[in-house]
Amino acid sequence: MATGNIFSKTTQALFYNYKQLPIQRMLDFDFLCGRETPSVAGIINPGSEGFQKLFFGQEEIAIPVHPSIEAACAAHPTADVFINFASFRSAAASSMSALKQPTIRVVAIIAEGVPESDTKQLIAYARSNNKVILGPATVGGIQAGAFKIGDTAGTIDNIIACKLYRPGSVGFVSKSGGMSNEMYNTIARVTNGIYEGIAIGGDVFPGSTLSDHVLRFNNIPQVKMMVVLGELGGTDEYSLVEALKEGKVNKPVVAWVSGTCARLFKSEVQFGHAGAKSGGDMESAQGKNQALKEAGAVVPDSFEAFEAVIKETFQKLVEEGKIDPVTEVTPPQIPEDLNIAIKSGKVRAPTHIISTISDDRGEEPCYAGVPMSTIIEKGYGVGDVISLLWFKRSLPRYCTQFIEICVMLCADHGPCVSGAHNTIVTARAGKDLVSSLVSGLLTIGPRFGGAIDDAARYFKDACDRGLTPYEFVEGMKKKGIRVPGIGHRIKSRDNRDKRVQLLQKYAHTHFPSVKYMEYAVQVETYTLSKANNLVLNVDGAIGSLFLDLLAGSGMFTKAEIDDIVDIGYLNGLFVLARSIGFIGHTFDQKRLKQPLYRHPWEDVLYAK
Ligand code: Q5B
Repeated sequence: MATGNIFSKTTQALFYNYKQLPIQRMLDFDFLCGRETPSVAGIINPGSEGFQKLFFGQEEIAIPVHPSIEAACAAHPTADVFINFASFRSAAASSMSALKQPTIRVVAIIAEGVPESDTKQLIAYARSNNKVILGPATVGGIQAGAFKIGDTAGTIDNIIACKLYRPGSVGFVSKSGGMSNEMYNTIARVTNGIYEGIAIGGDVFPGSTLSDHVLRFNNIPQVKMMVVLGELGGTDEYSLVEALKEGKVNKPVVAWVSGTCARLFKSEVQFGHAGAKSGGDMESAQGKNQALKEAGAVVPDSFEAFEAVIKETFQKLVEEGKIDPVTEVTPPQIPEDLNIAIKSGKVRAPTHIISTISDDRGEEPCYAGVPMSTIIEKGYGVGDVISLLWFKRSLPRYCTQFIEICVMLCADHGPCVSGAHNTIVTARAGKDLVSSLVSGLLTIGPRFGGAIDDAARYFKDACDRGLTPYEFVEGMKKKGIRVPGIGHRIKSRDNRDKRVQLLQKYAHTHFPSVKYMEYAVQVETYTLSKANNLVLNVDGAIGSLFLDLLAGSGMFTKAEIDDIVDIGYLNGLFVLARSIGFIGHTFDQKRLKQPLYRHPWEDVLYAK
């Protein structure tokens, strides 16, 4: 066990298990104390490597992340404190690995519930190798103005209120971490503050004891008096009693053992800590307080009187001229985290994204305000979900069924169409699903599948303006534009596209009006007089029928319909539907273990 200071203003630690908040609190404390180097040199996150961004004052710094304790120790040979935030299941093994590193001097074990047999082994190893263990079940410790472990002393506001950013003259040691925060306040009120504070942890077998730290404090010149807060259960306080009796401590010790209320209970009581249970008289708070008093410690009659005796003891030292005046400093302001400041209403920040279709923040995700459970319980289909997410409203069932029919009919059109061909070639080149899928999707455009929006735009414009099919088609020809939605590579007057017929049949049965579709059919009649393959194709059928759906459902204003057509929602139906087919083609090629595709020379005209 060390005999003097275990921390200084240049101490650096390795932090085991990435925990953003306690690390940030350490760095904020560093900044408050005016440290030049961050107290966390590296983070050990088993299995991962890289950097974690954290704040050091106003600036962001990148702290290296190491996959193992060995790697971290090798990379940071001067970091000699190991702060172990592992769970109780793995804390013992990782602590032992850390203790075995020659560069590690102090190990703080935060976890509660570490098996006692494991702790005993850690203690034995640490003692025989002159290393210090704080914990298990500890919040850690602090050297005021120099170094702080994890969450010790709580929030920055508390640290500032207790003036822990600069050293005082009191060495403090307690079992409880929670109570140590309380005591930092008490001590700050009635003395010139803490020099060092340690929580040894509430387990039955602490890695280092109250007396270990009192004896250490006794050797530190800046510490002029010690405050000790024990608790009922165990016999740890008796090693301090012995040290006092043997005259090993020559500075005043003010002590209190909490848990005097245990006597009020008829049976044995287990308090918060594993070690805090009322046992026989010797382990009682009363027994220990009595023994400490008899050994020479200043022990009050109650916890309420603790503050007064600390004050008295400190005042006596002042009167005896034993307390050096503390130079007061004004700590720098720690910039507040944006999220905290927003939460407290101190600042406002503009958002970067606006979204109106879905929300995942509540108990369950909502699509356009409709909760997921309603979607499932009411038996909504894919068409209803599309209606919510694309059109932001619940369309009548005949409309959402039409959407589903479009998706089903356009899901695939065989392996020879442009998009499927690309997907197949990509899959056969060994690419993954997403690459194969997007290679097919990128083929969708004005000639292949992506003519629905243009078909809707041109048919709507021509129909609304009352153009005859002749005026419309010839007008397009003059502009050199092919009529979108008309023409097909293999479909013709005598080989009609079944999909178009099915869509038309559905609309005739369910739609209140099919004005635009009828106009498209008149256009088809005219184009078929020019060439046999200039049929109304699937894009044209969907484009014109969707105009009828929008107008006939009574759920869209004229301006909304214009917006939908302008923005171009409708190619989305083909993109969505054909993704199903492209994914199928990818799986098919992979399943068939097809080799790399190479187009045959014979199929290429090599022209000059
Ligand atoms: N001509 C689709 O053309 C195709 C004309 C036209 C006036 C027209 C062509 C076209 C508009 C875009 C469109 C969607 C490129 C099609 C789809 C999904 C699919 C696909 C699949 C699936 C076919 C011969 C003569 C020329 C042209 C004239 C042709 N189209 N005139 N308006 N629309 N349509 N696309 O057969 O005087 O000889 O110079 O661009 O709606 O993609 O199954 O494969 O589910 O996957 O290559 O169904 O119609 O005809 O280019 O040799 O032209 O007809 O001006 O006249 P073709 P071309 P001229 S559905």
